[in-house]
Amino acid sequence: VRRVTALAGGIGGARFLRGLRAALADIHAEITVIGNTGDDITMHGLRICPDLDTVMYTLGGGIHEDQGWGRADETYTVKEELAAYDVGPTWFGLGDRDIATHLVRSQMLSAGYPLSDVTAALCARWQLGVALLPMSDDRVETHVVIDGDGQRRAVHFQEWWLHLHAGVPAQDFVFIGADEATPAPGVIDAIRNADVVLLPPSNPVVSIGSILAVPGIGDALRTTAAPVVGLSPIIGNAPVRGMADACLTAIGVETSAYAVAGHYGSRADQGILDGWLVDESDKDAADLLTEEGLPTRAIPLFMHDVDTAAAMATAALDVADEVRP
Ligand code: FO1
Repeated sequence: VRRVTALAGGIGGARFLRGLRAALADIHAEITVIGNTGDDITMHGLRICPDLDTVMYTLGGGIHEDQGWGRADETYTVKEELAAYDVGPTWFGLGDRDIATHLVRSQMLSAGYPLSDVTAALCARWQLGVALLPMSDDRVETHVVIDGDGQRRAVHFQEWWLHLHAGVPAQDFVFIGADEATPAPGVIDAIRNADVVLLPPSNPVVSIGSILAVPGIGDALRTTAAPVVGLSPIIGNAPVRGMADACLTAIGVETSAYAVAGHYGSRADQGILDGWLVDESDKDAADLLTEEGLPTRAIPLFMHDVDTAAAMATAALDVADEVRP
Protein backbone atom coordinates (compact mmCIF):
# COMPACT_ATOMS: atom_id res chain seq x y z
CA VAL A 1 0.00 0.00 0.00
CA ARG A 2 1.28 3.45 -0.86
CA ARG A 3 0.01 5.92 1.70
CA VAL A 4 -0.13 9.44 0.33
CA THR A 5 -1.21 12.35 2.51
CA ALA A 6 -1.97 15.79 1.11
CA LEU A 7 -2.85 19.12 2.70
CA ALA A 8 -5.43 21.04 0.69
CA GLY A 9 -7.24 24.33 0.33
CA GLY A 10 -10.02 24.88 -2.18
CA ILE A 11 -10.00 24.91 -5.96
CA GLY A 12 -6.27 24.41 -6.67
CA GLY A 13 -6.00 21.72 -4.03
CA ALA A 14 -9.11 19.90 -5.22
CA ARG A 15 -8.06 19.86 -8.87
CA PHE A 16 -4.62 18.60 -7.94
CA LEU A 17 -6.17 15.84 -5.83
CA ARG A 18 -8.30 14.72 -8.75
CA GLY A 19 -5.05 14.35 -10.71
CA LEU A 20 -3.38 12.54 -7.81
CA ARG A 21 -6.25 10.06 -7.57
CA ALA A 22 -5.99 9.41 -11.32
CA ALA A 23 -2.20 9.03 -11.13
CA LEU A 24 -2.57 6.39 -8.38
CA ALA A 25 -5.59 4.62 -9.88
CA ASP A 26 -3.64 1.53 -10.95
CA ILE A 27 -1.75 0.89 -7.74
CA HIS A 28 -2.99 0.07 -4.28
CA ALA A 29 -2.85 3.53 -2.72
CA GLU A 30 -4.54 5.19 0.23
CA ILE A 31 -4.94 8.92 -0.11
CA THR A 32 -5.68 11.03 2.96
CA VAL A 33 -6.53 14.69 2.55
CA ILE A 34 -6.18 17.20 5.38
CA GLY A 35 -8.56 20.01 4.44
CA ASN A 36 -8.47 23.67 5.40
CA THR A 37 -11.36 24.85 7.56
CA GLY A 38 -10.13 28.40 8.16
CA ASP A 39 -12.49 29.69 5.44
CA ASP A 40 -15.50 28.27 7.27
CA ILE A 41 -18.32 30.66 8.06
CA THR A 42 -21.78 30.60 9.62
CA MET A 43 -24.44 32.19 7.44
CA HIS A 44 -28.23 32.16 8.03
CA GLY A 45 -27.53 29.77 10.88
CA LEU A 46 -25.82 27.29 8.55
CA ARG A 47 -22.24 26.11 8.95
CA ILE A 48 -20.44 26.36 5.63
CA CYS A 49 -17.05 24.75 4.94
CA PRO A 50 -16.09 26.03 1.48
CA ASP A 51 -12.79 24.21 1.08
CA LEU A 52 -14.01 20.84 2.39
CA ASP A 53 -17.00 21.15 0.05
CA THR A 54 -14.85 22.13 -2.93
CA VAL A 55 -12.72 19.01 -2.39
CA MET A 56 -15.83 16.86 -1.83
CA TYR A 57 -17.72 18.11 -4.89
CA THR A 58 -14.63 18.06 -7.14
CA LEU A 59 -13.63 14.49 -6.27
CA GLY A 60 -17.27 13.40 -6.07
CA GLY A 61 -18.13 14.69 -9.55
CA GLY A 62 -20.66 17.26 -8.31
CA ILE A 63 -18.61 20.42 -8.77
CA HIS A 64 -19.50 23.38 -10.98
CA GLU A 65 -16.49 22.93 -13.27
CA ASP A 66 -16.13 26.45 -14.68
CA GLN A 67 -16.70 28.21 -11.37
CA GLY A 68 -14.49 25.82 -9.42
CA TRP A 69 -16.68 25.95 -6.28
CA GLY A 70 -20.33 25.10 -5.60
CA ARG A 71 -22.59 22.55 -7.28
CA ALA A 72 -23.13 21.74 -10.94
CA ASP A 73 -26.67 22.44 -12.23
CA GLU A 74 -27.23 24.84 -9.36
CA THR A 75 -30.31 27.02 -8.86
CA TYR A 76 -30.63 30.07 -6.62
CA THR A 77 -34.26 30.20 -5.49
CA VAL A 78 -33.39 30.55 -1.81
CA LYS A 79 -30.96 33.37 -2.61
CA GLU A 80 -33.70 35.21 -4.53
CA GLU A 81 -36.16 34.78 -1.68
CA LEU A 82 -33.60 36.08 0.83
CA ALA A 83 -33.02 39.10 -1.40
CA ALA A 84 -36.79 39.70 -1.50
CA TYR A 85 -36.67 39.90 2.29
CA ASP A 86 -33.73 42.27 1.93
CA VAL A 87 -31.65 39.81 3.91
CA GLY A 88 -27.94 39.81 3.10
CA PRO A 89 -25.11 39.49 2.74
CA THR A 90 -25.53 39.99 -1.00
CA TRP A 91 -21.86 39.12 -1.61
CA PHE A 92 -22.18 35.52 -0.43
CA GLY A 93 -24.44 33.40 -2.58
CA LEU A 94 -25.69 29.99 -1.48
CA GLY A 95 -27.15 27.72 -4.13
CA ASP A 96 -30.15 25.51 -3.44
CA ARG A 97 -28.33 22.20 -3.91
CA ASP A 98 -25.37 23.42 -1.87
CA ILE A 99 -27.72 24.44 0.96
CA ALA A 100 -28.70 20.79 1.43
CA THR A 101 -25.06 20.04 2.31
CA HIS A 102 -25.03 22.85 4.86
CA LEU A 103 -28.35 21.71 6.33
CA VAL A 104 -27.04 18.17 6.88
CA ARG A 105 -23.79 19.51 8.33
CA SER A 106 -25.44 22.05 10.64
CA GLN A 107 -27.99 19.52 11.83
CA MET A 108 -25.29 16.96 12.68
CA LEU A 109 -23.06 19.55 14.36
CA SER A 110 -25.92 20.75 16.55
CA ALA A 111 -26.65 17.14 17.46
CA GLY A 112 -23.10 17.00 18.82
CA TYR A 113 -21.15 15.20 16.13
CA PRO A 114 -17.62 16.49 15.51
CA LEU A 115 -16.87 18.03 12.10
CA SER A 116 -14.69 15.04 11.16
CA ASP A 117 -17.64 12.64 11.58
CA VAL A 118 -19.95 15.04 9.78
CA THR A 119 -17.48 15.31 6.89
CA ALA A 120 -17.21 11.53 6.65
CA ALA A 121 -21.01 11.26 6.61
CA LEU A 122 -21.32 13.82 3.80
CA CYS A 123 -18.51 12.17 1.83
CA ALA A 124 -20.21 8.76 2.05
CA ARG A 125 -22.65 10.01 -0.59
CA TRP A 126 -19.93 11.19 -2.96
CA GLN A 127 -17.49 8.23 -2.78
CA LEU A 128 -14.35 10.33 -3.15
CA GLY A 129 -11.85 7.50 -3.22
CA VAL A 130 -9.83 9.45 -0.63
CA ALA A 131 -10.29 10.04 3.09
CA LEU A 132 -11.12 13.70 3.70
CA LEU A 133 -10.28 14.97 7.19
CA PRO A 134 -10.83 18.52 8.40
CA MET A 135 -7.61 19.96 9.87
CA SER A 136 -9.39 20.25 13.22
CA ASP A 137 -12.75 19.58 14.81
CA ASP A 138 -12.32 22.85 16.70
CA ARG A 139 -13.51 26.07 15.21
CA VAL A 140 -10.66 28.00 13.57
CA GLU A 141 -11.55 31.05 11.48
CA THR A 142 -9.22 33.11 9.34
CA HIS A 143 -9.72 36.82 9.86
CA VAL A 144 -7.99 39.57 7.94
CA VAL A 145 -6.65 42.70 9.62
CA ILE A 146 -7.32 45.74 7.44
CA ASP A 147 -7.24 49.50 7.77
CA GLY A 148 -10.89 50.54 8.07
CA ASP A 149 -10.65 54.33 7.57
CA GLY A 150 -7.72 54.89 9.88
CA GLN A 151 -8.80 52.23 12.34
CA ARG A 152 -7.41 48.72 12.39
CA ARG A 153 -10.19 46.18 12.22
CA ALA A 154 -10.49 42.51 11.39
CA VAL A 155 -13.02 41.03 8.97
CA HIS A 156 -13.81 37.40 8.24
CA PHE A 157 -11.72 36.01 5.39
CA GLN A 158 -14.83 35.54 3.20
CA GLU A 159 -15.78 39.20 3.63
CA TRP A 160 -12.30 40.34 2.62
CA TRP A 161 -12.13 37.88 -0.28
CA LEU A 162 -15.63 38.20 -1.75
CA HIS A 163 -16.95 41.57 -0.57
CA LEU A 164 -13.72 43.58 -0.65
CA HIS A 165 -12.22 41.41 -3.48
CA ALA A 166 -8.95 41.41 -1.54
CA GLY A 167 -8.70 45.02 -2.74
CA VAL A 168 -8.22 46.53 0.71
CA PRO A 169 -4.64 45.66 1.64
CA ALA A 170 -4.40 42.98 4.31
CA GLN A 171 -2.08 43.94 7.14
CA ASP A 172 -2.14 40.54 8.72
CA PHE A 173 -4.00 37.24 8.92
CA VAL A 174 -5.23 35.93 12.24
CA PHE A 175 -6.30 32.32 12.64
CA ILE A 176 -8.81 32.79 15.43
CA GLY A 177 -9.08 29.75 17.68
CA ALA A 178 -6.00 28.07 16.19
CA ASP A 179 -3.88 28.30 19.35
CA GLU A 180 -6.38 26.24 21.35
CA ALA A 181 -7.28 23.90 18.48
CA THR A 182 -6.13 20.33 18.22
CA PRO A 183 -5.72 18.37 14.98
CA ALA A 184 -8.77 16.28 14.06
CA PRO A 185 -8.56 12.52 14.73
CA GLY A 186 -6.28 10.86 12.19
CA VAL A 187 -4.52 14.03 11.03
CA ILE A 188 -1.20 13.56 12.84
CA ASP A 189 -1.13 9.80 12.12
CA ALA A 190 -1.80 10.50 8.43
CA ILE A 191 1.34 12.67 8.32
CA ARG A 192 3.45 10.39 10.52
CA ASN A 193 2.53 7.13 8.82
CA ALA A 194 2.55 8.41 5.25
CA ASP A 195 4.92 7.19 2.56
CA VAL A 196 4.70 10.60 0.90
CA VAL A 197 3.29 13.95 2.01
CA LEU A 198 2.26 16.45 -0.68
CA LEU A 199 1.49 20.16 -0.50
CA PRO A 200 -0.72 20.89 -3.55
CA PRO A 201 -0.60 24.30 -5.26
CA SER A 202 -2.93 25.87 -2.68
CA ASN A 203 -2.71 29.35 -1.21
CA PRO A 204 0.37 29.25 1.08
CA VAL A 205 -1.07 31.82 3.50
CA VAL A 206 -4.80 31.24 3.92
CA SER A 207 -5.05 27.57 2.88
CA ILE A 208 -1.83 25.81 3.86
CA GLY A 209 -0.98 28.57 6.39
CA SER A 210 -4.16 28.03 8.38
CA ILE A 211 -3.63 24.25 8.45
CA LEU A 212 -0.08 24.84 9.75
CA ALA A 213 -1.52 27.18 12.40
CA VAL A 214 -3.07 24.19 14.18
CA PRO A 215 -0.53 23.19 16.85
CA GLY A 216 1.13 19.86 16.12
CA ILE A 217 0.65 19.77 12.35
CA GLY A 218 3.83 21.70 11.52
CA ASP A 219 5.84 19.54 13.94
CA ALA A 220 4.45 16.38 12.35
CA LEU A 221 5.58 17.63 8.93
CA ARG A 222 9.02 18.53 10.22
CA THR A 223 9.53 15.12 11.83
CA THR A 224 7.73 12.59 9.60
CA ALA A 225 9.88 9.90 7.99
CA ALA A 226 8.02 10.56 4.72
CA PRO A 227 9.39 12.96 2.14
CA VAL A 228 7.38 16.19 1.94
CA VAL A 229 7.03 17.65 -1.56
CA GLY A 230 5.22 20.84 -2.51
CA LEU A 231 3.98 22.40 -5.76
CA SER A 232 4.13 26.13 -6.34
CA PRO A 233 0.81 27.99 -6.63
CA ILE A 234 2.76 30.87 -8.17
CA ILE A 235 3.85 30.83 -11.81
CA GLY A 236 6.05 33.65 -13.06
CA ASN A 237 5.29 36.07 -10.20
CA ALA A 238 1.50 35.68 -10.34
CA PRO A 239 -0.96 33.31 -8.69
CA VAL A 240 -2.46 30.73 -11.05
CA ARG A 241 -5.86 31.68 -9.68
CA GLY A 242 -7.21 33.46 -6.64
CA MET A 243 -5.47 36.29 -4.87
CA ALA A 244 -2.46 34.66 -3.27
CA ASP A 245 -0.37 37.70 -4.20
CA ALA A 246 -2.44 39.92 -1.88
CA CYS A 247 -2.00 37.34 0.90
CA LEU A 248 1.74 36.89 0.38
CA THR A 249 2.35 40.66 0.29
CA ALA A 250 0.60 41.01 3.64
CA ILE A 251 3.01 38.60 5.32
CA GLY A 252 6.05 40.10 3.60
CA VAL A 253 6.67 37.30 1.11
CA GLU A 254 7.33 38.13 -2.54
CA THR A 255 4.94 36.58 -5.08
CA SER A 256 7.30 34.08 -6.70
CA ALA A 257 7.82 30.34 -6.69
CA TYR A 258 11.27 30.99 -5.21
CA ALA A 259 9.97 33.09 -2.31
CA VAL A 260 7.13 30.67 -1.45
CA ALA A 261 9.71 27.85 -1.20
CA GLY A 262 11.69 30.07 1.17
CA HIS A 263 8.55 30.76 3.17
CA TYR A 264 7.88 27.03 3.67
CA GLY A 265 11.58 26.39 4.19
CA SER A 266 13.65 23.30 3.61
CA ARG A 267 13.44 20.47 6.17
CA ALA A 268 17.22 20.49 6.25
CA ASP A 269 16.74 23.97 7.72
CA GLN A 270 13.82 23.43 10.17
CA GLY A 271 11.27 24.04 7.40
CA ILE A 272 8.73 21.62 5.96
CA LEU A 273 9.91 20.80 2.40
CA ASP A 274 12.18 18.06 1.04
CA GLY A 275 11.35 18.84 -2.57
CA TRP A 276 9.60 21.53 -4.61
CA LEU A 277 8.03 21.79 -8.04
CA VAL A 278 7.85 25.00 -10.02
CA ASP A 279 6.53 25.76 -13.49
CA GLU A 280 8.82 25.22 -16.46
CA SER A 281 8.88 29.00 -16.97
CA ASP A 282 10.48 29.33 -13.51
CA LYS A 283 13.45 27.09 -14.39
CA ASP A 284 15.92 29.69 -13.06
CA ALA A 285 14.26 29.55 -9.64
CA ALA A 286 14.46 25.74 -9.74
CA ASP A 287 18.18 25.81 -10.45
CA LEU A 288 18.84 28.36 -7.75
CA LEU A 289 16.79 26.51 -5.11
CA THR A 290 18.44 23.19 -5.96
CA GLU A 291 21.85 24.84 -5.67
CA GLU A 292 20.80 26.24 -2.29
CA GLY A 293 19.90 22.75 -1.06
CA LEU A 294 16.19 22.31 -1.86
CA PRO A 295 15.81 19.79 -4.73
CA THR A 296 13.47 21.56 -7.17
CA ARG A 297 12.14 20.43 -10.54
CA ALA A 298 10.60 22.62 -13.24
CA ILE A 299 7.60 21.08 -15.06
CA PRO A 300 4.34 22.41 -16.58
CA LEU A 301 2.17 23.46 -13.62
CA PHE A 302 -1.05 24.58 -15.29
CA MET A 303 -3.95 22.25 -14.48
CA HIS A 304 -5.94 22.40 -17.72
CA ASP A 305 -7.66 19.09 -17.05
CA VAL A 306 -7.36 15.85 -15.06
CA ASP A 307 -4.49 14.61 -17.25
CA THR A 308 -2.31 17.66 -16.68
CA ALA A 309 -3.07 17.52 -12.95
CA ALA A 310 -2.19 13.79 -12.95
CA ALA A 311 1.13 14.53 -14.67
CA MET A 312 1.92 17.05 -11.92
CA ALA A 313 1.05 14.50 -9.25
CA THR A 314 3.26 11.88 -10.91
CA ALA A 315 6.15 14.34 -11.03
CA ALA A 316 5.64 15.17 -7.34
CA LEU A 317 5.69 11.45 -6.44
CA ASP A 318 8.87 11.01 -8.52
CA VAL A 319 10.56 13.89 -6.71
CA ALA A 320 9.47 12.33 -3.40
CA ASP A 321 11.19 9.08 -4.37
CA GLU A 322 14.37 10.95 -5.27
CA VAL A 323 14.57 12.99 -2.09
CA ARG A 324 13.28 10.33 0.35
CA PRO A 325 15.10 11.22 3.59
N1 FO1 B 1 -17.26 32.48 -4.10
C1 FO1 B 1 -17.68 33.60 -4.73
O1 FO1 B 1 -16.94 34.18 -5.51
N2 FO1 B 1 -18.95 34.11 -4.48
C2 FO1 B 1 -19.82 33.50 -3.64
O2 FO1 B 1 -20.93 33.97 -3.47
C3 FO1 B 1 -19.39 32.28 -3.00
C4 FO1 B 1 -20.24 31.57 -2.17
C5 FO1 B 1 -19.82 30.31 -1.68
C6 FO1 B 1 -20.71 29.49 -0.99
C7 FO1 B 1 -20.32 28.24 -0.55
C8 FO1 B 1 -19.02 27.80 -0.81
O3 FO1 B 1 -18.65 26.56 -0.41
C9 FO1 B 1 -18.13 28.60 -1.49
C10 FO1 B 1 -18.51 29.85 -1.94
N3 FO1 B 1 -17.63 30.65 -2.66
C11 FO1 B 1 -18.08 31.81 -3.26
C12 FO1 B 1 -16.25 30.26 -2.85
C13 FO1 B 1 -15.36 30.54 -1.64
O4 FO1 B 1 -15.46 31.84 -1.18
C14 FO1 B 1 -13.89 30.30 -2.01
O5 FO1 B 1 -13.78 29.27 -2.93
C15 FO1 B 1 -13.04 29.83 -0.86
O6 FO1 B 1 -13.41 30.25 0.38
C16 FO1 B 1 -11.56 30.17 -1.12
O7 FO1 B 1 -10.82 29.06 -0.81
